[in-house]
Formats: sequence, C-alpha cells, structure tokens
Amino acid sequence: MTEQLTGAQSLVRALEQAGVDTIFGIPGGAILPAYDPLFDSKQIRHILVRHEQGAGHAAQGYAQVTGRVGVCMATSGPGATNLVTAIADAYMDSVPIVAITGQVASHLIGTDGFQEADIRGITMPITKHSYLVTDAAEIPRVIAEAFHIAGTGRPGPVLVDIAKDALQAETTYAWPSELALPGYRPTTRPHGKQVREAARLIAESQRPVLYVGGGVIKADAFAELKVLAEMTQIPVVTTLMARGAFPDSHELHLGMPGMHGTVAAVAALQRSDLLISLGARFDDRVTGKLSTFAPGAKIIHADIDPAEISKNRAADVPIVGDCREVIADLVAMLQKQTAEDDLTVDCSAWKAQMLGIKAKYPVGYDKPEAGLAPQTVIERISAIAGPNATYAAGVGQHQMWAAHYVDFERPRQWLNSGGAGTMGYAVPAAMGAQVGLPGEVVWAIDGDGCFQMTNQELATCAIENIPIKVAVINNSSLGMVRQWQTLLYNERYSNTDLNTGPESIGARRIPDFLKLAEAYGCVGLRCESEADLDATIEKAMSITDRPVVIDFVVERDAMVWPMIHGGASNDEIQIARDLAPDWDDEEVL
Ligand SMILES: Cc1ncc(C[n+]2csc(CCOP(=O)(O)OP(=O)(O)O)c2C)c(N)n1
Repeated sequence: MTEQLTGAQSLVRALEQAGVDTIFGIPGGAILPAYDPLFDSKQIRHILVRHEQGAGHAAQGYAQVTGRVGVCMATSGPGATNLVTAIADAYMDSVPIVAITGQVASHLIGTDGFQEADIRGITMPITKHSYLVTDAAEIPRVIAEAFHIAGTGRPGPVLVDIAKDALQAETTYAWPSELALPGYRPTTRPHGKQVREAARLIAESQRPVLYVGGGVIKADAFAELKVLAEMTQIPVVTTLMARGAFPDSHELHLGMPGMHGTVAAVAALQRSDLLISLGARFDDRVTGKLSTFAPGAKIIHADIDPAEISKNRAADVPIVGDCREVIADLVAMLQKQTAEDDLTVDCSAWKAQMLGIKAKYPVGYDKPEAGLAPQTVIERISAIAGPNATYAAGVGQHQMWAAHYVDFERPRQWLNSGGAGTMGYAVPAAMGAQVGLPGEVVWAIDGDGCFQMTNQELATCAIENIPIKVAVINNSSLGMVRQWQTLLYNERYSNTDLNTGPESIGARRIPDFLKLAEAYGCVGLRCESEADLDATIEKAMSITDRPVVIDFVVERDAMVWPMIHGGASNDEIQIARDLAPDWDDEEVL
C-alpha cells in the first residue's frame, strides 16, 4: 500500500519502521523539515545534544550496549562535519550506527551553497556505505538498506545524506518488502573444510592461545567462547576491544595483550605455536613490531570480514564467518575429532606455564607516598559498583588503567575508543549507553583532558534525565602524553600541563570540575585522599536522579605498566621503568 507523504514524513516513518526508538542530534536549516514530523513521533525519542560529536558517540554507546543500530542526526555543513570524528571512531571499532544528515537543496549541491559540505565525499573512507538522496521516493528504501548494512556482517557506520528539497517534496511511501543488495552478502556460515583444518591444527598444537577480539562481542559469542576454552583448556587473551568477552575471574584468562598488556598475555602470544584469532585484527598495538610478533605461531584467523584475513599476518587457516558460528562449529568439530579419531587437545604443560607467569606478574602498581593512586580509584569503583555496572572510558592512562583494574565479567560491559583513540568519547558514549540501559549503573571513567573535550553533554544528561556517573581521573595533565615525555623526552613536559589540579597556576583549578558539574545541573563531588575514597564512590552510587561528576584528584606521576614502546618488539616488554620480566628462570616449552 502506498501513501502520500512529504520526504520528511517518509523519513520518520521509515525510521520507525526500522525499529528506531532513540535519535541523538541537533537540528539546523537543511535537516529542519525532518524535525517537524519527528516532533510528533510517539515511537522515537529525540535527544538534543550539545555538539554533534556527542550525538555520534552517544549513538555508538547506545549501539554497543544494546547490540542494535545507533542513530545520530545533524544538519548540513558544520553539523555534518562535527559528526566526522564519531563516524571515524565507529568505523575503526566496527560499531553499527546510521548517521542522517541534511544536505543543501539539490540545485545548490556543488555551488558552495550556504552550509554545504560534501559529507559523503568527506566520510567515504570512514563509512561502511553512504548515500546521497535527492529523490524523496528513495528515502524508505535507503533507510531500510542503511540499517541492514550497518548492523549485519562486520558492523559499521552508514551515512544517509538527504537534500533539503527531497525532505520537502511530496512522495509516496512504500517500505521495501525485500532488499536488493546483490553486491552485499556477508558470509556468516564458516566453511566446513576450514573448520576441520583448524580443529586439526588445534589438536596438534602444544602451545595454543585463543586470541579474542571485539568481533566475539559483536557476534554475541560469549557463551560459545567459554565452552571452547573450557573444553580445550586453552589460555585466553582478550584485546582492548574484547574486554568482557571472557570473564576476568576465569582461571584461563591471561588478560589483555599489547602495548600495555599483561606480561602473561604478551608472553603467551610470543611463545605460542598456534594463535586462534577470533574476531581480532592483529592491530599494531597488539603485535608491536610485526616481524617479531608470535614468531613460532601458526595462525587460524576467523573473521566475518575477509579483508581482515592475512592483512597484517598471513593466516595458515583462514575462516570467514560469524564468530558465534565459527566457535560453535569448532567445538562440534573438536568433539567429533575426539570421538572418531581419538585426537584430543592436550596443552596442560603450556597452560600451567602460562598460569605460572600470570601468578608471578599480575598487573600491579606502587602506591605513592602522598596522594591518591589513580589505579586505586578505579579498583574501588569496580569493587563498589560491581559486575552489573557498565563502563565507558576516554583515551589515555585512565583508559588503560580502567582496562586493567575494572573487573570485566560480561560482554558489552566495556565501551572505549580502541581503534581511533578518540579523546572525548567517554561522556557521550556513557550517555548513549545509559539511554540504552535505563535504570542500570553506567560509569564514564575519564581523564581531565578528555573530559574537557565533550563535557557539555552533561547538560544533555541533566536535562534529559540520563543519570550517568563520571569519574574524572584528574592528574592535571595530558597524562599519557606526559608519560611518553617522561620516558622518551627527558622529562621535558612540553604542553601537557592542564592546570586542573590544586597545584595549578595561582592555585586555581581551571576549570573547577566540581563547580562545572554543578553549573551543568549535576552533583559535583571531589575526592583527594584514599581515606575518603569508598565513601565518595558510595555517595555517587546512591544518587540516581541526576548525573554525578567526581573530581578524583590523583597523583600525577603514576605511569601505565606494563609497556612496550611504540614500534618495539613484544619481547621488550617492561613491567616498570627499565625493568623487564625475569625470563631466565622460566623454562621455555
Ligand atoms: C582527539 C585527540 N586529540 C589528541 C589525542 C592524543 N592523546 C592521547 S592520550 C592524550 C592525553 C589524555 O589526557 P587525559 O584525558 O587527561 O587522560 P590521562 O592520560 O591523563 O589519563 C592525548 C592528548 C587523542 N588521542 N585524541
């Protein structure tokens, strides 16, 4: 059945039909026609943000906790370009979002019209797909396709740019009964032969490691992964994007690999004879110097995106497919192999060795003589908020400490900007997560630098009743950059002092985060000593009707360890400044 509508009404109807319940955005001239019918939608809640970057990250946060496609909306020109960072972020971390932008009227496209930007061209390399719509009749089909493309296969951002005249035109509405996307057919079912080959390699290996990436979370393969690990007793490492894909409390879990990974996780990869890579992409932050990465390992590489396979490291057994199906099939194949050929995986000596390294080199830190240790703050938040809480982090030292010192027990519990490393991600991502998880506890763990990039979304949170909790790990500096200056630039602290702490210029905290929180209609708290730590966190936990911001004033010289310097081999891991693990007493299998 067809119906006469405007393009704008058609857009809202199509979004409703795609199941959208939340849009984060800001109106402006070109998108304005769409905001009129949006005003009447009973299904869609539009959340007016304070900056389009916030809309994009909020859509990401919403998508990551719900497993659905997040939606953000902006006007043409600067509205659209303000979305670019979040779109790039979603692309790098494979987060399904649809970004809808208004475009100048079609007769103005290409004339440098007011607020014209070729947002499709600008975002071409950072979107999974994009559309420029100039014909109102195309709107329902494009929306249906955009949601399908964003949310299936390897998820990612899709841009829908709609010319103003297309929104204003009269059209007929018809939701497509089926999608015609002949060039887009993601392979989800793994090939049986490849799975058999993988199972054979697993049974033959002596030192296998399950190298788990964010794809396992996206594929909702948590339960399957646990079965595979427990059945085979193969040690597990979870990348920064995969924290929560396997419980931190599990004996087999060696932690996070990479530049700031645990000694056990890094050592396991380096000494392995078989990496079973599941939804991971051999990112340079994990491999370190690629030519020295896991030198003795064969590679089973399972990914839904064939372009990832053998991109950085040649795979011995490539498997294209959805991680949940791949892992389930691997489990079945390993069971069959045991029953029929008496081939079992036995890596008990290897497991014991890795658990020995894990016990010997837990992540840890020394408390400072004076002041509050940032790691303690994060440990206590995790202990008090418990495993049901969800966490979003900014980028920097606090992000790495959160990755290590929060106990992650379940998938979709941890949101962070892994691939792009976008400062300013935490507050809006937490906002989007809280909208997706009403009534649940959502913490943003942020740095004083990152927080200053997007904290205006506190206004959105306060007005829209989105009671996130923000822990600002305030070391009064761009801490991660300062750490590199300490280690690599002879302690020459060029442009990393932020003056947000008690020792800032003229003893003025600029800004004073407590006052800033209150100005934004939030509760502001401050904690400067360990003696007050638990009480402050408990107070924040007791406030559920407003956002809370805690200024945790921490000691500024704390560093993130372990560390492998950029471009160095993983074998050069340090557990403290100029201190390497003592491998001499390790028996290498
Ligand atoms: C948008 C953006 N600009 C610059 C950087 C480079 N950068 C990475 S970490 C960092 C410091 C972050 O400081 P802060 O938020 O205070 O966190 P801390 O490291 O102190 O925990 C900077 C500037 C970045 N990642 N993103």
